[in-house]
Order: sequence, then C-alpha cells, then structure tokens
Amino acid sequence: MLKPATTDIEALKLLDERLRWLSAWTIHHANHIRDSDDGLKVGGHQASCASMTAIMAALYFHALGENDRVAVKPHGGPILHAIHYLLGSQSREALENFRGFGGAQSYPSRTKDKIPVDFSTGSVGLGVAITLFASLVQDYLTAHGWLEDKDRGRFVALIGDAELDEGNIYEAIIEGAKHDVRNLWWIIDYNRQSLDATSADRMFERFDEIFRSCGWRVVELRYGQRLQKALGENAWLKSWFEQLSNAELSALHYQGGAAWRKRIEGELGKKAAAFLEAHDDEALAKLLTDLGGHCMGTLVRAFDDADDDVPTLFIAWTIKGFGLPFAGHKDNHAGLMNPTQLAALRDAMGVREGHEWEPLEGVGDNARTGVDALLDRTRVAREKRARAFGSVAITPIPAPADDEQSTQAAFGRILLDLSKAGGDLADRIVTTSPDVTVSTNLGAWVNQRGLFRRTDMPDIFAQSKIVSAQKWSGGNKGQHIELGIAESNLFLMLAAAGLSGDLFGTRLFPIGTLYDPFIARGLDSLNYACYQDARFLLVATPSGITLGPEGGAHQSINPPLIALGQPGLRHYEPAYADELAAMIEEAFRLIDHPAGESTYLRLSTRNIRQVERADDSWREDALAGGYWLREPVPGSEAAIVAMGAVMPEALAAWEELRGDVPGLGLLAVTSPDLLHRGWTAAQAARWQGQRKPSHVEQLLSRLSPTAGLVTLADAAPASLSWLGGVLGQRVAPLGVETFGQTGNLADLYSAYRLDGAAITEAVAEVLLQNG
Ligand SMILES: Cc1ncc(C[n+]2csc(CCOP(=O)(O)OP(=O)(O)O)c2C)c(N)n1
Ligand SMILES: [Mg+2]
Repeated sequence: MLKPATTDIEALKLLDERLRWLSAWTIHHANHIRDSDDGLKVGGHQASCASMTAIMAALYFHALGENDRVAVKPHGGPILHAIHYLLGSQSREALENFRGFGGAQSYPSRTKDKIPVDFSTGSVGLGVAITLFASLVQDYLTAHGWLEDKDRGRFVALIGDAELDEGNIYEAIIEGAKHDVRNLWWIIDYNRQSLDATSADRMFERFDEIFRSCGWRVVELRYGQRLQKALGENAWLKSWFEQLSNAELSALHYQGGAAWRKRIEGELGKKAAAFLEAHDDEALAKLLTDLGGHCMGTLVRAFDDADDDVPTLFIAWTIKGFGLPFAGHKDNHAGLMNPTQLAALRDAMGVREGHEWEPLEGVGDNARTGVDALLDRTRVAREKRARAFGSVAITPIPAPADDEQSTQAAFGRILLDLSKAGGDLADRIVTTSPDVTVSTNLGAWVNQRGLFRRTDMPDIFAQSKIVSAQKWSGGNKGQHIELGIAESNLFLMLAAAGLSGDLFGTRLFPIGTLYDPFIARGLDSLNYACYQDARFLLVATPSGITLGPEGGAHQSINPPLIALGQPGLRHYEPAYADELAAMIEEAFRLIDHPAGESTYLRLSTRNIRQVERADDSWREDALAGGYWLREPVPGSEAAIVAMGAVMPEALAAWEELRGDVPGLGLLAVTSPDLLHRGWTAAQAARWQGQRKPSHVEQLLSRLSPTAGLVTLADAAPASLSWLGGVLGQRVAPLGVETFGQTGNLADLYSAYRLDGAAITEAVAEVLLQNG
C-alpha cells in the first residue's frame, strides 16, 4: 500500500494546529469579543475540540474519499467549520457569528449550517448510530440498482468517549451485525473525560469485547510513535504508565512535566534516574502526552491500513484540551480560555495579533506549498449538495371498499394493492418494523415484496412445506428491512432511509410501523430524524384503549400530544379507510416535496362501519385537519368534535341528540396538529396584515360564538380541548387521563367516559352552562 510521503505528515501536523487554533479562536471570539446585549453566556467547547483536531486533520485532509460521509461529535462542530474555512467553503462572517443568529451552529446541523453537514449531531449517541443505518441504506440502494459502485463510500462517526454510555449505540451494532453492515469507521476520541469529570476505568476493555463480538475490528491507537518507542525501550515505564487510572493520568497531563518527574521519581526511584536525567520537564511532558490520537504518523498509518470494508472501531487515546492551558483538567468540558491564556496560545502558535482569522497564519513560507497541496487535494464536498426532490410520480391511492374495516386493516390492504399494482412509487417504498411487521399488518406487503438481505435467506418453513400465511424469505431485491425490537433503531433506520435523497441522490419512500405506545421508547431518535428533515411515513398501530383486551401496557394515551409538539412530523388520525387512503397519498407527496415533512398515522384495530359519502368534498378539509361529518346549522349552540376510532360513538350520540339539540354538528378532526399549526400561523399572518382565517377558525365559526364543544378522543383530552381557545367557545373534553386496562370496548368506553352516555352528559353540561 502507498504510504504518504513524510512531507504530508508535516503538512497535516500544521493543519492540525490550524484547526486547534481556529476552533479555539472561533469560540473565544463569540464569548469574549463579539458584543453581547443579553448577558447570556455564549459557550462552546475548546477542550473537546483540541482533543480531536489531529484526528480530524488526518481524516479530512488525508483519509476521506469523496463519497464518504461523516457524523462529527457535537462538541467538535467548530473544527468542522474550521476545516471548511480552510477549504474556502465557510465564511469568516459565519465563524464570527458562531452560536449567533444565522451564524455557524453550536453543533453540526444539516439544515441550518451553510456548509455541507452529512449528519446533524447534538444528542449524543444518535449521530454515531445513524451512520450504521446509512451504510445499510447504501447497500440497499446498490442491491436495487440505484447506486453505482463508484458512488459508494464509507460512513464515519467521530465519537466522544462518553457517548459510549448511550445504549442506542449497542442496539445499533447488534442490529448491524444481523445485517452484516460494512464500510463503517467509528473513531473514538478517547480522552477519558465526559462532561462532569474523568470517566470510569473499568469499562474500557469491555467496550472492546462488545464491538468485536458484533463483528467489528477494533484498532487501539494508544501511543504516538515517540511514546511507543520510549515505552518499548523502558518496560518498567510502560507497566507503570499503564496502571495509572484515568483520573491520575488526566491530573498529570494537567499538572505537566514537574509533576510527572516527581511522581516517577517517588514511585520508581533509581530505575528511572537515567531516563529522567535525559528529559527536562518540558520534554518529559511532551513525551508522555504523545498519545495515539495526537500523533499524525500513527493516525495516518491506522487509516491507511483499514482499507477494506470491515466495520472498524478506532480507539484513539487523546487528552481533552490538548495543547491548551486546561488540558486534562476534569472540569474543562465547558472551560473557556481567558484573554491572557488565549494571547499566550496565540503567541505559541505564531499567530500575529490582528491576524487571527487568517486561514494559514503561522504557517511558514516553506511549509505553505505542502499545506496548500493538501487543501487542494482534499476530496470533501465543499458545496452543500442540492436535495433531491420531485422525482417520483405519486399515483392516486384508492381506498379499500369493505363496508366495515379498521384503519389498521385498511393500511395493510392499501400497501398490498400498491404492491400488486407495481410502478415506480411501489418500487421505491422501503418498509421497516421492529419485530411487529405481522402484527401491524405489513405481512401481505412483505409476502409480495420480500425481506431485504444482501445474501439470500431461504424461508425454511416454506421449504419444509409447513403451512403459514407469512412468507419469510429474503434477498437483495427485498423491500422490507426487518429490525429487532429496538424502537430507537426503527427511527434511526427511518432517518437514514428518509435522507437517502440527500445522501445518495435517490429518494426512497420509507414506511415504518410500530405500536403507538412504543413511540415513546424511541422518541429522541424520532426527534433526531425530524430535526434533520428526514422524510418518512410512520404508522403507529394499534393505539388507545380501543385496543381493549390487550390492556393498559399497550394502550397509548399521549402520542397525539407528542405529535402536537413535534416539528417536522404531521399527525393524522383517520376514522375511515377513505380518509386513510387520502392521508397515505398526501404523506407520499410530503416525502417528495421540498417543503414537505414526515407523517405519523395513528391507527386502530377497531372494525368500524364506513360512512357513505355523497361526494369528495370532505377530502380537502380532512387533509387540512378536520371536516364536518355532520354539518351544524349556522350559529348552532353545540357540536361534538371527535377524532379517530371513537367516531361511531360520536355518530351515534349525534343521531340521538339531534332532535333535542337543534343544529348540532359533528366535527371529525383528522389532525389536531395541523389545525393548531394553521391557527397560530394565521395569527402570525394577521400581524403582518393578512386576514385569511385558518382552517380551524373557519370550521368553528360555523357555530355560535358561545357554542359548546364536546371533544372526544381515545387519547389525552388535551389533544382536542385547546379548540375552545380558538374562538373562545366552551369545551367539555372527553378522553383518557388514567392508565388503561383490559376489558371489552363497552366496559372500557363506559369506564373512561368515551361512550354515548358520557357524550350526552357533556353536551347537556355545555348547553346548561350557556343557559
Ligand atoms: C443525550 C445527551 N445527553 C446529554 C448531553 C450533554 N452532554 C454533552 S457532551 C456530554 C459528554 C461529553 O463527553 P464526551 O462524549 O466524552 O465528549 P468530549 O467532549 O470529552 O470529547 C454530555 C453529557 C447531550 N448532548 N446529549
Ligand atoms: Mg470524552
């Protein structure tokens, strides 16, 4: 293999220094130099950056190929900005405005940063794991003929060592082992410090074992070349050095050469005399801080050697705050250099005062050519890639015709029909589920389209002629990615597949299914997917106490409230199959539209009689969040407002009460989320002189201003009770506020007040209050 020339190593070292300086300076500028009018601390993580500049220099200016994608640990964000600054793809203005409005973001952000960011990071652990799912998506696209070999790359995660405490990492590598993932480099900045202090010693070798048992190669970069040599020549020093705890090591790194000397003298006495004699304090400190993650030669060699596709974990030993005055100090996580310390660093790095922003300040004339050559050669994308939208024709989705059906069954039917009809859209759908494929009604789709596996997986039961409704064979043309039960993985899978247009230029239509209550298990990953504007369809079913005999552990209550507060995710909750078909069609459109978003469908297993429709006039309103299923008489004093699976109770109550309550209306809410957004957007627009009322205002203004609304949902009542705030109408909210339990529907609806009697009482209550 071609080894890089020595001059490259020297140039890389200079770039490492530039990154250390520019990241420290960017943070310093934001905290100490930029005007602050609100008195808020700006913050930033100089120590976390200094820890990883050598790793990132070696990676970006040497090892990365043009198709490689990187998730940078959140607190290393300023280094990524510095890299793009050196490459000419980040502006000084954005750096001067680091952590300011419109400036470079604190943590790398795909959507908000102007430089190309492959994966957003921030919530530790998630940026690591998404690279694994992105690699799986790459294999999926290749297998399906959408990605040529020359466009394939490697997925790199730059990881803080404390991130290894996040369980989602292990869930991901277990899933990855099942799918034989490859082309992954996970590089740990092993500075043995977290946010609060130094990290525990004992887990270290265990991490190693865990990764190896999941099929990873583990490469430990403990020592730099000089220290390696010194320890090789002095076995006594090596054994002494290696028994130091994380805390002891960090403290010594902080205290410096004299402290090392005293400690070694005290503990090793005569044995160490000659060695100590040969090193003054400065040389001693320099030698003993020569850890693998700071040694360019070690890093370059390790990256060059890992030239196959085996998933590889690099454990690069580093010192948090390397080269800064608080290096190794346990409290340095959010530490900021004061102006005097910064000035000392500036002088030490050969940066002239007033020239701090000059990209190659401090690099001597002789070295410039080498550095420039490396910058020119760097194959990292320098421009933000255009997002790939609008490439797929969304065909109409017909609704299944049965007189009685559940939304969950209708979902399965719609996918089956799509699969049989074929076409571009159907071919681009990729489904995924954490071990609830069959019980969420994806089974028929999987029978048609098969499981995705890079190598063929026969259906042993079918081959053995054992009768089963479910085919379970896999191959590289399969369109269902079966996951183990780990909901966080589901959302990371959806995030990666939902970014396939951005990462690979080919849009997929990812559909993930899970039980509604278990959204909560993967919530941060779901938020993470939305934060990056990944596009997918999430189908959560079954939901609510309508699940009956399954009991309280499976009956979801609050997901509509979660959805109400979740940007980037549109909640739809259909009652009928034709609404569902319209919503799925809309969800596909939103996946492939630049201004779109992801969709969350909350479905149910309850079989309900479908309504007769005179025409399609309900459709547009249903997609906007709600429609009058039974029109009120204008100025009516009351309406029932219901959502989803409890619609039969609402309809029955409406039938029963319409004689006594003239003009009573029945509003079917299909998306509290959309209604609420429309309402607040209309208010904001009014301030700008636009007068158009929102959809919910239009719907509710059909009633009297003093009308009473009885809201009904198999969910937390707050999902709908806010509707009273729109026009100031009175509300009697019905819904589920305590944990569910087993029972039949009649018993449960009665106990939780979702039945006709409860609706009648509530209508009486709001009418009485009016009188
Ligand atoms: C899910 C989550 N929990 C907590 C935090 C707050 N936090 C930010 S960094 C950090 C620890 C950083 O340690 P490490 O990963 O070792 O990074 P280093 O700065 O040492 O490189 C914590 C707890 C977070 N960002 N995300
Ligand atoms: Mg750390």
